[in-house]
Amino acid sequence: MSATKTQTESTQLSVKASSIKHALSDVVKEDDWSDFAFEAIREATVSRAMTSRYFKDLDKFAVSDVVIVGAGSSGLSAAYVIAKNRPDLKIAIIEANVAPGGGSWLGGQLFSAMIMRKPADLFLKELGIPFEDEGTYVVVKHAALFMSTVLSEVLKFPNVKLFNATAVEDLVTRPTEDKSGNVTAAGVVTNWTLVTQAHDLQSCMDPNVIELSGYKEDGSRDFSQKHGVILSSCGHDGAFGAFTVKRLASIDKRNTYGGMKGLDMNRAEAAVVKNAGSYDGVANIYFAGMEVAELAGLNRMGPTFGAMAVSGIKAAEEILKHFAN
Ligand code: AHZ
Repeated sequence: MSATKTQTESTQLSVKASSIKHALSDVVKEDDWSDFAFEAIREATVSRAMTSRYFKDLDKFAVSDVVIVGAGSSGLSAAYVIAKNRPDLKIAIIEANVAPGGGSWLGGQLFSAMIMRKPADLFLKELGIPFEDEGTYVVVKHAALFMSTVLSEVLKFPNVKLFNATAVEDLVTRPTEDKSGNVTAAGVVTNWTLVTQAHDLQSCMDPNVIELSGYKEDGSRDFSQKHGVILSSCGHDGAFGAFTVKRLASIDKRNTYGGMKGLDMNRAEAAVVKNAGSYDGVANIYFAGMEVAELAGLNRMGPTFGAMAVSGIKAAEEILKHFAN
């Protein structure tokens, strides 16, 4: 070996080509790819394999126990806790973007690392996500590692269905039993996101709905069942953000839309967690993540993510209590 070779080069050279192993090692004999072929398939088979499953899911989740609006860090953290504890509940996650994950693919601006203040590290430990311990806070090398891990764990649960590229553009509501003039949330109104964004051009294209569980075939309340719930985790105001909070402005007579305040990490994170969970004004709606700051008029915390995971966990705990016997 030349004296000028670097450490990396010498390590590279020490790996023998014959020892290369990969998933197809046993299929591609002696590294000869010249006859490589895939199993034959009809184009129509591919279409049917996708569409039949999607329509089966639309049918299955047309009535859902839990509808999570927004697949960011708070919504997915909640989904993980609910799905893990209650494999019998049908959990539909509606995400307006094609790519789920919201604002958690970067730690802040264009920086990869994600900061979480303790004790949020306990959630990372549960998910098996490695981090550097800096004493009072921990650092995940890539925010994308956090997001992709939570996402993949959630999507593995058989009782979870993610409907992405789908926006919640309204709520299904029904008058409350007490004749007070208040309403209760009974479902979500959905549309393909591109249609929701282009209603000025496509105003005649009607939406679809997902109804919450707890009703009979004639639409009356079935008191033998728990009422389904919506967890709104739409993030702070933006193209789609804070959807449910904005809707409450017209359906909750108390109109408690506080509006997010300036950045204050120390105040914001604990306050978001404390205010996450059920909402007094309209039954069956829960909140997590930055939408809580919009609802309750709290500070934003910026690039520290503990409150996103923990507010999701807290909201999930309340939802699980609601469904407990
Ligand atoms: O696309 C949105 C995002 O993925 C989705 N969403 C919003 N409105 C929706 C609607 N229908 C369906 N009407 C909708 N989906 O909700 C997701 C929200 O993710 P997020 O990461 O923005 O919210 P989060 O509260 O989970 O995490 C926020 C993280 C923070 S903190 C912060 C600050 O303090 O400045 N900024 C961010 C991004």
